[in-house]
Amino acid sequence: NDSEETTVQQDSLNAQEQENSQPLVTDNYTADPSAHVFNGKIYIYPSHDWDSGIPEDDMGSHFNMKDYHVYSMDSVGGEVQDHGVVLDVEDVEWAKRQMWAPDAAEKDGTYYLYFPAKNEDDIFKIGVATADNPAGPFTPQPEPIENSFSIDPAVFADSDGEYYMYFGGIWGGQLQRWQSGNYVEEDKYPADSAAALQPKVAKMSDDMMGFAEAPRDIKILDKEGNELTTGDNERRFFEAAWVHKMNGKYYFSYSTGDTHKIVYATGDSPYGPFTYQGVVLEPVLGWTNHHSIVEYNGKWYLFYHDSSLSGGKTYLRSVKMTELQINEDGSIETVNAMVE
Ligand code: FUB
Repeated sequence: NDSEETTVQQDSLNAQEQENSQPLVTDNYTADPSAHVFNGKIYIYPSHDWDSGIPEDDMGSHFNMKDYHVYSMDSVGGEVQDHGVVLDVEDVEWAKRQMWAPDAAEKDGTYYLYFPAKNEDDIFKIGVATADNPAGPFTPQPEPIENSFSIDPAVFADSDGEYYMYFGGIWGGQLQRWQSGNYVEEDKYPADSAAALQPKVAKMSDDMMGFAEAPRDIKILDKEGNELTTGDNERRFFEAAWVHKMNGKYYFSYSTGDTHKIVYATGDSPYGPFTYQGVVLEPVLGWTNHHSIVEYNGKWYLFYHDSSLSGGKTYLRSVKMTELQINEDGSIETVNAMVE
């Protein structure tokens, strides 16, 4: 009968929700999960949080990460394997501190790890390291990618064989310091009514070690075709860019930072413009929100983090995953993953 069916459905939903709220890794703090399917397995490239004792500030100095681990899973719900430290800041000639959100890509059997870090002048740049398998270890290049700046690289492999890097983040991510094209150590933003600072995109060179072009601005528009403004904190770009393609459409998703949401916008080209559509993930426990969206065996998954494992410490986060519901019209059903 109907009520029994509803109870059974409700039970399985609760079980699913409970599973979703479990950290994938419990013996390390992990954040900013960039997930990819390589050779039929799910690989996760997260930041590796730890307590370095640096006090919290608006520039994110307390996110003082110094290495990366890679994790993999044979199936959704399967055991999560830790492949150990795959890159250490000590081994990167140009990088001094704060190894923030990384991403990875594969081309012709080589795996590329892209990562932001501050150089000796405390300026964020983006580096690249290579490996012959997705679990590393990765060998870094001695210099950061030419013309790279700011944080949160996300490399998208398009279906035509081209690769694009999306990047940028305001506040601690320093995007606001590059408005003139050169680095200026001043944190000024456009007026609230002016167009918000734009994330960047650049096509990757054939060897994946650099940009094939100067980084371009990405326009994010409202449904009337107007650019989102600086004062539109509920929707404007802050950090954590990610791109996936679904049914021929490009989905550009990102964090709104000080309003703590993951939102998305869609477009017809990897360069945008992208039109704002809605919220993917409501705020989670902890200040930051950062995600990736990946298709695995015909289903779409959201990888994200929160601070539940550390009892709410913003700089000690844990990676989680949940299935995404995609509606008939291609819109994404909003996820609420807040745990008390
Ligand atoms: O993990 C350090 C920084 O916090 C990331 O680069 C941002 O996206 C935010 O999650």
